[in-house]
Amino acid sequence: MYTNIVRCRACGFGTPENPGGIKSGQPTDKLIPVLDLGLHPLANNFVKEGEPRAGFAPLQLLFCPQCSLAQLSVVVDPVQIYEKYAYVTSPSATMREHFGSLVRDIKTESKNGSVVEIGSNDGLLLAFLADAGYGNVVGIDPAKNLAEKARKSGVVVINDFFNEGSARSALLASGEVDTVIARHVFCHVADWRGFVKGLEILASKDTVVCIEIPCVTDQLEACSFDQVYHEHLSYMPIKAMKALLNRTLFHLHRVIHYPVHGGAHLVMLRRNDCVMPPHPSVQETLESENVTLERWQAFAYEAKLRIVRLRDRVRSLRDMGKRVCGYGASAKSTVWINACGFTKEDIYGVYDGTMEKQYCTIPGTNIPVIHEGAFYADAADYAICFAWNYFAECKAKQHKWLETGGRWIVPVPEVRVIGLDTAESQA
Ligand code: DWN
Repeated sequence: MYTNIVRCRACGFGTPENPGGIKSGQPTDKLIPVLDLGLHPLANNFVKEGEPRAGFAPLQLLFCPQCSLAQLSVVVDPVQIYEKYAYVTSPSATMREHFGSLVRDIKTESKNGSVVEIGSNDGLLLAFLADAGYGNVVGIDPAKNLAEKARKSGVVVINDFFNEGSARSALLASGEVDTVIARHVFCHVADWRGFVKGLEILASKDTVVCIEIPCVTDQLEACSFDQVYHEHLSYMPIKAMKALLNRTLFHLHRVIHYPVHGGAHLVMLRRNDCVMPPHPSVQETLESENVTLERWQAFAYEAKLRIVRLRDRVRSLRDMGKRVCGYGASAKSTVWINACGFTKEDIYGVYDGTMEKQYCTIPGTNIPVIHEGAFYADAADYAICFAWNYFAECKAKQHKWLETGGRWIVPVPEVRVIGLDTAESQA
């Protein structure tokens, strides 16, 4: 199901060819363990009763003292995770707003030519790009169910992982590529060299490659340990991206920060033979980034405290006879629920609007995913917002419930309780 990792996938630290301990003067030549959450199920392995489950794998993070990349200690077989994928790019207002800003910013760097999107999910961004006037729009995605869904909306999708073969097919389908976009997919990939080779096939001298990755300093700041799961193989500072690009045809061109998903960076790359000078944001980001071993160790310590805090809070509510549910069956909900050891006795269900997740159970548990439409009528006393990155939107949507005395528990960036009649209180 998984393979173990011993070397840094960005700079090569830890390999016999690059024994960083000797070359960099670090006191170790091994990646350093910083967080261990034990065995966890695959975060999006939503299945119905009686269907086979994927099993469990370790969730441990290793830190590279040479380039500051943190990565999981294992790589789970990607076919097992992505062939059928339950996460559908949210059609939420927050996401639409983000896509609007993203397309506006990308347009400042590109012509309205062909676009290839790597990891095109259900095709929502492709549709945005087509509306924004881009020529040929082509998606690449390994999930059969999502590629089919996207094709129904009229866009071209190559149903495959991104590799040299699918890059060639995308080039054939799109003609010369003006823009490549890869949203929240790069840090999901184990073989970065292979990924970059695919980019080399797609990109010409003037192509802009736009890679959206989680902002690791925001993750450290908020202690969003629930974003550590088997899909997220890497936690990447821009410094590590620079180290990776050192031996390639590409360099960092521009970095833009967005609040989406708790904080993200859009990293724009250009080929080394492109005449445009890099944007000052590259140097500014490199200089302001503060990703250290000590920060990761503090993150791990705080994560354990938060798990205990939420578990105690929910168990004491249960003992008082309160009905507690979850809201948003995000991948993050799987991490929280399994880390806390919750069962149906603690959280009677998790509400979600995604068809692919409804009537399944939260991976690793017997907790059902319930249709979001039933939330108000079911009248829980407390709802844990596991889609905390969309909290403002969830709160506005369920305002009536709040008015009848319902209370939110928001677990990130602090475990806090929010009701209409209460001042915000920390658990
Ligand atoms: O990288 C990844 C990120 C970007 O997206 C993935 N590997 C998987 C996914 O992570 P996630 O599942 O934590 O993403 P979300 O978008 O935070 O998930 C939110 C969940 O909440 C979705 O299942 C949709 C649901 N939701 C809902 O039911 N009603 C969300 C909103 C806003 C709502 O109103």
